[in-house]
Amino acid sequence: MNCWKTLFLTLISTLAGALAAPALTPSGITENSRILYNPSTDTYTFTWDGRVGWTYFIQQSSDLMEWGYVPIIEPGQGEEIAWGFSVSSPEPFFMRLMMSDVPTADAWQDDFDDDGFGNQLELDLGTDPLDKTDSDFDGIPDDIEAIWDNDVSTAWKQAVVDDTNWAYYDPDNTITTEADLLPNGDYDGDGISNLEEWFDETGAADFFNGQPASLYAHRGDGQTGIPSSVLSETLLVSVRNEDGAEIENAPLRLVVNGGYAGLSKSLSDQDRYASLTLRNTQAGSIAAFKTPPSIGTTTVEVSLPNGDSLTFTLYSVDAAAYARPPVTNFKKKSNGDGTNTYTWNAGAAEGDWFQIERRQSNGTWLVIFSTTYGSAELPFVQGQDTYSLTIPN
Ligand SMILES: [Ca+2]
Ligand SMILES: [Ca+2]
Ligand SMILES: [Ca+2]
Ligand SMILES: [Ca+2]
Repeated sequence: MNCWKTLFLTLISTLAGALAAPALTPSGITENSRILYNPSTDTYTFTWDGRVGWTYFIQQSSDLMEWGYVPIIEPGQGEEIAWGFSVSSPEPFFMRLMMSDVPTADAWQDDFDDDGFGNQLELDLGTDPLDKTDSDFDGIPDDIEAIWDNDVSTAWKQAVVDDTNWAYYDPDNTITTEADLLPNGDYDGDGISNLEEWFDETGAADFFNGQPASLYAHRGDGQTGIPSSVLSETLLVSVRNEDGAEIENAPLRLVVNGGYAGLSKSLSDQDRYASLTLRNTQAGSIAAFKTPPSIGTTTVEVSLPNGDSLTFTLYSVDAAAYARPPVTNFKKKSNGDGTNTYTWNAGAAEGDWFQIERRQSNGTWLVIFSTTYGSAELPFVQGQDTYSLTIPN
């Protein structure tokens, strides 16, 4: 254990600001720092003049050679700052201030040396929050690298490399050896670095860090289409915590079971995948689905690395069975305000859908609108056989 830990395990109180001194003008680089001894209580006070806008750290040494940080960060307020403490061993000790003029709203969470590790975390790790010297220019500061190499066990790193959920976190399989795993990397994408996850024991291969999470399907289940067609609704899912709040950026995996069908990342994406790894956004995660070229039922399994899953069931049916009563009297009227009103006659059941397509000059058909009968744009009306839809040009 470092000497400063011995010293400060017996810290008796924080007296910051308690002396209510008038505004001070610090003199010199030491901010009038001094240690006062109170023989009647056998305690010490380390005190200095804190200037507004500066942030102070304390270092302690027993030999003036090796210095270590005390787990204290103090913003200057234009007043005297004082820390009281007692000493448990008779060894000599020395203290000094380290300071920063980096503007800050939260000195504990900020990262003054801009090395990717916050000030408080660096004090916890025992690294220097004001020094990011990187002697080998590999992007990892020396002090962080020393902990990663010397303190973090090979077994711990290997367990992350061997993670059985790698398909969610590392779909391209780029982390294959210990050397691929970096302290400032974030294997599971939860926003916490691998090194911090080691220190906090939150699980570097667990996006949810032990918290429950569940999948929900918003839309897209039970759709029907003719063979080799892109279904009109994307498969939309969201991930929620146990309070029902949406969790963003959670890793999801979609796998097609059976059938020569394909997933893609949007309705217009031409690439097809038998499986897809996505991160969900606040609106949920979407994937488009193209039916197989033959008639049948296909399922798409959506899962989280914690084991929760749900299934979309999608149908490919022959064109004749799929055909609905013919649409007649289809008309388009321009309203002159940037919208068109389409009208037509047909006999439709609730849940059927209409799709308006425009023939392009090259002869192909472009889908310009698609909606379900019973949706907000086209509310279901019992017995109706005329329809009207106004949409932007
Ligand atoms: Ca830092
Ligand atoms: Ca380095
Ligand atoms: Ca992480
Ligand atoms: Ca984690």
